[in-house]
Amino acid sequence: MNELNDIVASAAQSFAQAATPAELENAKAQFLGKSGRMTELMKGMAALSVEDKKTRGAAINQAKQAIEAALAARRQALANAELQAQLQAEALDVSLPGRQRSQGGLHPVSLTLERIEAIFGSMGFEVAQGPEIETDWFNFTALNTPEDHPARSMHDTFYVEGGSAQAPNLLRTHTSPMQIRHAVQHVKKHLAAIDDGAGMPEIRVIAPGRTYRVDSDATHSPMFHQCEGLWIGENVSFKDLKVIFTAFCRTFFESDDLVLRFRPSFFPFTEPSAEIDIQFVSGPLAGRWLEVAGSGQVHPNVVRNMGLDPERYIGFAFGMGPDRLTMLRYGVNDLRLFFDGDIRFLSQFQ
Ligand code: 2U9
Repeated sequence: MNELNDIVASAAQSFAQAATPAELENAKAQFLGKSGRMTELMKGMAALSVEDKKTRGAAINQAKQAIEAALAARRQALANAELQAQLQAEALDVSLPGRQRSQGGLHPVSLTLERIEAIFGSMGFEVAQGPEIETDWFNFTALNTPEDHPARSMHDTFYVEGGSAQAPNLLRTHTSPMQIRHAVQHVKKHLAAIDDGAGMPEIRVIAPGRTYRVDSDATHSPMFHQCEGLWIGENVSFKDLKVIFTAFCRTFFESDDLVLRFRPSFFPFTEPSAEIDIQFVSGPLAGRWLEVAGSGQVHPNVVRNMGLDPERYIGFAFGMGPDRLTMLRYGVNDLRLFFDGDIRFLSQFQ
């Protein structure tokens, strides 16, 4: 009997030492397999008497049952351990924060455009928007640009398909064509009042947007932004331009003591014309004259192309580069940074 107890204890120990199901099956074979220890004991019973067979058989059966119970318990334990390991390996930590979508923001030039629109909006200017592909008429001819003007050359202007040799299509080189379009619509709308002498409400409009020129270096991009303004009425003078533009610059740069200088210049669409320079009295840019815009009294030919009598209607126009205004406002020294799309640069303006 001691022998059977030893075998049961030895089986239990072997099973306990088996670390994997495969090792456990090997250990099982040593005790319950074809030439396992229990099977050998059964074979040895053949020589016993009937009486001994009974008692020995019962004892061997009991031992076998004990081994099978130990085996089943160990199988279950290993299966549980395997399940635990698998659960742990595949665990989903629901407490981890999800992948967040970072919040976008406006491009610095868009911030400037919004700012310009808000300031001129507060002074009664509408905002006009229109096509970036323009006709030669609206981009050049209506703006009093001579047929042989260098700006019309293929070196300066992107011509696009469509149109004809006499009336080619192009990417607008400034936003002035939009103002002509706006003015023509305005005149049509108020034609009856203009014709019967009552007169039309003033045209007061800005045209911000993308413009294109064949130009590319540290201070020029083939695509750049412009914002031009136009004020036409029966009694609008250069004095009004000075007042409006001074108020704009002081508000835009948040500097009440900023001063302006109007320097004589030439543009085909204005006469007389002036470059507008500004000077800060304090801050990092103080003391230097900085060119920020072009301007002038709208040329009589351009007023005529709006459908108005230049003897009666008069006004001023100005044009500025929002890209350059953004550089001045934020102290950026390379225009290309605005158009490279580098999020490390762009996110600084949020
Ligand atoms: C109409 C008539 C006249 C708009 C004007 C300028 C002067 C000018 C430049 C400034 C910086 C272009 O982007 S820039 O290089 N613009 O100097 N623009 S007067 O004149 C107009 C506009 C519309 C109907």
